[in-house]
Amino acid sequence: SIEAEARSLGDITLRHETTPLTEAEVTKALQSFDVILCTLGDRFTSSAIAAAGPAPRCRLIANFGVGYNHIAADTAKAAGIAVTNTPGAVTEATADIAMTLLLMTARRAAEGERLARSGSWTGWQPTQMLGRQVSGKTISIIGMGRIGKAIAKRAHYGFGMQVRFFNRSPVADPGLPATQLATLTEAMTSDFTVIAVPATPATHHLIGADALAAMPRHGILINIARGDIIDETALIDALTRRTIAGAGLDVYEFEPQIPAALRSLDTVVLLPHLGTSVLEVREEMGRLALQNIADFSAGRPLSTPV
Ligand code: 8YV
Repeated sequence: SIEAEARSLGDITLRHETTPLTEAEVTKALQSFDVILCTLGDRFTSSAIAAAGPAPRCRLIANFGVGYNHIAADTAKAAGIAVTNTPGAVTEATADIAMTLLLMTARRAAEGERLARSGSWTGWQPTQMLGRQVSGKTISIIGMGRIGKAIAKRAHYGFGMQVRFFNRSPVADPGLPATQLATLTEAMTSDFTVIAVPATPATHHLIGADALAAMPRHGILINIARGDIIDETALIDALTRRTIAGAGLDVYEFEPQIPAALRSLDTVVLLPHLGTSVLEVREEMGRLALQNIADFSAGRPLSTPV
């Protein structure tokens, strides 16, 4: 276990919290512990860090996960606290969940599963539950980082899809045939669009009414990144008015709350943030987080600082 591994680092006082910390608890923890290993539920806001004083005891926040939008990293660094994450460990599993959502949404797999399970299926019919072809279609990846590239690989090599992508900086070698598009609006015109950018102030509501309006009526939107990159109200509106065909979501704007309007739509596939929910992946994430803690306690450069 992570606890046993952590104890092997030396004579340490270890406290294990099983529920997300409140703002006051975050401040207290920053004042009381040299190192904090956290998950996305623990919100290290600027105000929680500032409340810990100019030189809090904490020197390292080791995040268990690649996305660290719940940590005000700049404020932490200014207070002398390093922040690390777990890139690499999450890449393949998160790309897999993107393809799972893409296939489930296009092929109406969740809807079909509900019908099969209901006991009211009346038998095969030539026009029953027609979905959309995936093979050979266009896919846009918004954010061609590690996870974006892993999704592109699956789409291109596995499904013969034409890969297009939007990235804020030029990507010299996407690793496969893929076209970088100059604008987000152009990127929204593919058959499938997958969000794979990190959540930052610049990507908050990146996908709003305007971007959604650029999608074709048969377009399907997938989000495996962070919920607030999409304006959820605008998405519900587009889905309800059927200006887009569907959405596959692993993350939500106000997680774990999922609006009833989304839950009631059959054109939507909803997963409860399963991107990295694989035993081997969670073990590797833990190993990497502990590696950074070991680096810190040995005074070595940190393995994966943000
Ligand atoms: C993690 C994730 O499990 O790595 C990420 O960014 O979103 C996850 O799937 C989560 O961050 C736990 O902290």
